[in-house]
Amino acid sequence: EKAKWPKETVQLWEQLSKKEANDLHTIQKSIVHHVTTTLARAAYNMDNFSAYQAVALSTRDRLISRWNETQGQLSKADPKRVYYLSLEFLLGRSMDNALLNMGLKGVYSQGVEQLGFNMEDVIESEVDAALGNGGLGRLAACYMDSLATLDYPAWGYGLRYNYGIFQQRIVDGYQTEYPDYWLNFDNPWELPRLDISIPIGFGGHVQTTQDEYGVTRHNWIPANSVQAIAYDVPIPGYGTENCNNIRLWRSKPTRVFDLTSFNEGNYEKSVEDATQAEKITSVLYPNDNTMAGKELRLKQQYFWTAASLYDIMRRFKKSMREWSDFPDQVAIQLNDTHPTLAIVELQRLLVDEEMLSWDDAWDIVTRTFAFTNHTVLPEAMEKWSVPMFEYLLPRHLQIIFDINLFFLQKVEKKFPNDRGLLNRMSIIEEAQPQQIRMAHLAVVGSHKVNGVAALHSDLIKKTIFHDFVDYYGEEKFVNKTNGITPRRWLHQANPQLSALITETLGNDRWLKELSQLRGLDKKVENAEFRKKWTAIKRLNKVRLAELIKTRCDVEVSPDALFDIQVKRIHEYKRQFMNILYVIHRYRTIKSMTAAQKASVQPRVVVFGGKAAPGYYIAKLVIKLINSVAAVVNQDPAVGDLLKVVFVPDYNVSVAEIIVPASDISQHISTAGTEASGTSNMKFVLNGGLIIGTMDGANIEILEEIGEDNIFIFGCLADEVEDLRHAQRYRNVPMDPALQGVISAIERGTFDDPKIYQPLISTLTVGKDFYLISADFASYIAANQQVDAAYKDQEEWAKKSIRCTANMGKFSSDRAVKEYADQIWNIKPISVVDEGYLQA
Ligand code: OX2
Repeated sequence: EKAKWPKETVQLWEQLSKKEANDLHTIQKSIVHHVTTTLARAAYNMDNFSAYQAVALSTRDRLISRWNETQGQLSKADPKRVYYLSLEFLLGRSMDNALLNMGLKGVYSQGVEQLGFNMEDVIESEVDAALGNGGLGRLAACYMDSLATLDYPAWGYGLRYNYGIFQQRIVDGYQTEYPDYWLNFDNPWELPRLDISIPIGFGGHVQTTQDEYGVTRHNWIPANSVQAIAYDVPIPGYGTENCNNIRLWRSKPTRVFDLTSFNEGNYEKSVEDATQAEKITSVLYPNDNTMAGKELRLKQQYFWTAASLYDIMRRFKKSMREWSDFPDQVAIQLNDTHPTLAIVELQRLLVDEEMLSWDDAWDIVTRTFAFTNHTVLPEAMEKWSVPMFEYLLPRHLQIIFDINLFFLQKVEKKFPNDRGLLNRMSIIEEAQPQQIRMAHLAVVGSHKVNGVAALHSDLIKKTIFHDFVDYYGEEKFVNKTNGITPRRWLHQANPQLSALITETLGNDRWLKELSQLRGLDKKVENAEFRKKWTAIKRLNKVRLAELIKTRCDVEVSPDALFDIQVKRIHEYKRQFMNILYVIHRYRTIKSMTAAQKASVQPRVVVFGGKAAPGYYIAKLVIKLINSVAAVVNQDPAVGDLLKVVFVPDYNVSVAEIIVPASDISQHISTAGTEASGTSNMKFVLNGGLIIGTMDGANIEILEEIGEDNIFIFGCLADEVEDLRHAQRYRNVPMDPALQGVISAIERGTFDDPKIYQPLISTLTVGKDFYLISADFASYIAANQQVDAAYKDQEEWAKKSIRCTANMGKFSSDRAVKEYADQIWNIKPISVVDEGYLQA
């Protein structure tokens, strides 16, 4: 169209669409402009929230310019892109992060303060985008930050849930759930693309015909359809003009009214159908590491993968390339098995609609996809019942059976006469009813499979994917140790420490090259530096103490040792073991003389995290923590020596306050159960020490920071099976200290003991699956080492500095670069302001 315009028109457009300047005056004007026009408010009726809205809108204008520039330039260059398919993006707040990444925080803060508002209050008015459960969703958010920062052409695809992860309140010690209606006041961080609307079918039947060459053709005729509407979330990189995109889909009815029902006077029914369509993206399933198995969840998965693939293919088709070039233009990363249906959908589209042969299509599919596994827990393995699946996706079921048939034929050829092997490897589990094993489908349809930490990647090769390693060979199975973005988790969450680091290293290059932190090692022996370091930690503890006062109404001393465990509540993460130890500690203090008490290290034990609403045992753990807190915090015999708090509604923005304030944090899963863990990285990066088991990424953190700077205890992954066996068949008695703790609970020290019976029975000899008793003695010992080490504050400060200095490996920049080089085969392209490209 532009070509048809006269020169003057083109020039006028170019002149008028020049980016706005970023000087103080222009920025203040844009804020006030949004106050008076977009918000239709006046200065005298402004509060912090409306100030936030105006600043957000002004920030968004700048984000959108970058987004436009990036997407426009990338469309022209048309490089190979990676698409990161994740059902969860746990972004948290956006404003502070966007301003920091675009380098505008300083000028905005100044502008806002001059306009009579406190920047921190304004920032805190933003609600979290909580479209995720925990580590898996937050990992996706960190990876999006790194992809943009490193100028990789990447898009995320996910769902725009109306309700994110529920809000948690504690009532009478119990978790209660409230809906997280986060869109109540509009979301300035998304761009609705109401013009991008894609029909997604469900149900119906498959028509089989012969074409003119006698080839059988399959045509899926869905019974009903819904529309997928695109919402784009700009993701600015740090220190670059590049701004990537996360496209989130929202479901809408295809037609607002079903005309037949409407004309028959059945108004309610027609509206009912519309509601059904909207329900698909209504709510995030609140399960972490467990499979819910609900039909609506399967609908979500298909709706999202079909819309995303349609979009990806449409973009590819614009380039007029051959289908065989598809894997050279497109890499798709499957974040866990949730998007595995994309494999089937691409095969269907290529075969049924684009008329490729099965083999040509399958070759394209397997060169396109790669799969990240995040867990070995059996309860988290996704399986879908064949009858339910057939009802919703009849053609996809046929394709899965065909994929399985051809796959098993090849296995049979390589390893003849092994029925057991075929049964184990089959995508279909022969149960009543049959089940589709999504992890097997994901492995078969991908060219690379990765775990998320060295131990975990090793474990999956030995356990769930053992047979597949024998069949495909080792090269298909790789490790990509997780990482976190230092922009949010240090620079944003701990601004004072960030400033000290920059001052000390002489520049801020460490923010893009985290291994530069090594330079801090030289400062360990400098007492003056240690003083500054410790002072910042203390300020962060004061900030957390204030949060604890407001949220829990408990006063804690920032001079005590802050001991923190925040993460989803799960048996394998063993918050239960932590609170049992707290009881042990409480009992020990109670039995002491005044003189003995004088040498006890005061501790504040902080818990936080949500339990899946249907996870009974996990919810009892929360109740026990709160009951223990109620008793301990009131006990004058204990005073400040021990405080226990459960911070309600733990989320990303709360984590940003908690993480910088920890002295020690707990990463104490039974060895072999936590695939990686990523909060361990956040704490250590902020100079917090950790107490942990030889599990997940703890092992690699130990390797980087050295054994003197971490408190390791408990059994090893390869001892777990023997320990369980011994417990079950050789009646190993319960640990005596643990026995004492349980007796105290059973005597009613912490509320009615009947409440805790189901919890305590998980510790019955022979049934203690997570090996709390086996690890208890070494856990107590490790805690004693922590106390002893903390006594020497100078030595502790040295450890703390060494921790931060040696965390370079755990930047998500490193992780993303490994994926790009070894799995996706994509290259960075940096967008330049003037509108040309630099490779
Ligand atoms: C989590 C894992 O439990 C955690 O160990 C890991 O750090 C994180 O994913 C990111 O890789 N759901 N959440 C996870 O796995 C599943 C399944």
